[in-house]
Amino acid sequence: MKNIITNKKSLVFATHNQNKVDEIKDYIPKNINLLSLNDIGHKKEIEESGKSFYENASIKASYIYNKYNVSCFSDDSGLEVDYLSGRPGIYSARYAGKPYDNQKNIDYLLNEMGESKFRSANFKTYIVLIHNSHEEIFEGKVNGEILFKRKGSDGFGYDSIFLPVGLKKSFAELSLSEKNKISHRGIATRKLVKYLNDNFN
Ligand code: ITT
Repeated sequence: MKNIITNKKSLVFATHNQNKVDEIKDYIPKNINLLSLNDIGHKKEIEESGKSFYENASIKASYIYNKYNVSCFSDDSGLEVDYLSGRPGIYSARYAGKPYDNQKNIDYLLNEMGESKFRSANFKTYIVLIHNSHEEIFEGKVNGEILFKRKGSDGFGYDSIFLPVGLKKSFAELSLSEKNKISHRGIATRKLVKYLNDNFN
């Protein structure tokens, strides 16, 4: 692990997805030095061999905790579409195959949906934190529906085709803070932050 000099306690977010880091970094308590995998010099992808969001998040967090002996959390998240029996689910990042190609994933999913009017879906996040050999789990979920075509240009992943319940804007038409107020990751992150404020000192 790269030597990062600071008086603050370090906490690693075990992800290579910079969008995820950007979404939550402003919410992490200021007494914590939040580091990404890039910051600690860990380049290798951690294989997500679990059968659920929880298992994958736990695999990623445990791997980094054991390798670097540092407090750490990881997020596994994805989109579950009812018409597709919950797919892409844990395969959201590689739905149209590897390497990860966001636009191909969206095209693949829209093609599978066709003209179906049954378009309900949800995003889920599981965050697993490992701290002092102890595992904590934080969940978040947001319901919505899959649009017939892309709308908006912000965000990442499937944001441009996801219309959250109660709003007329897709996730890709919301600012980061608007998305965080209602999103799966925002909900899970607020639970994580509360835990860190109470226990991480
Ligand atoms: P790490 O495993 O390194 O954290 P990843 O991008 O591979 O990064 P996941 O395995 O959790 O992350 O896959 C989640 C995929 O689900 C992600 O690549 C997006 O395609 C999609 N996704 C998750 N959260 C999303 C969000 O808030 N908006 C849009 N798409 C999202």
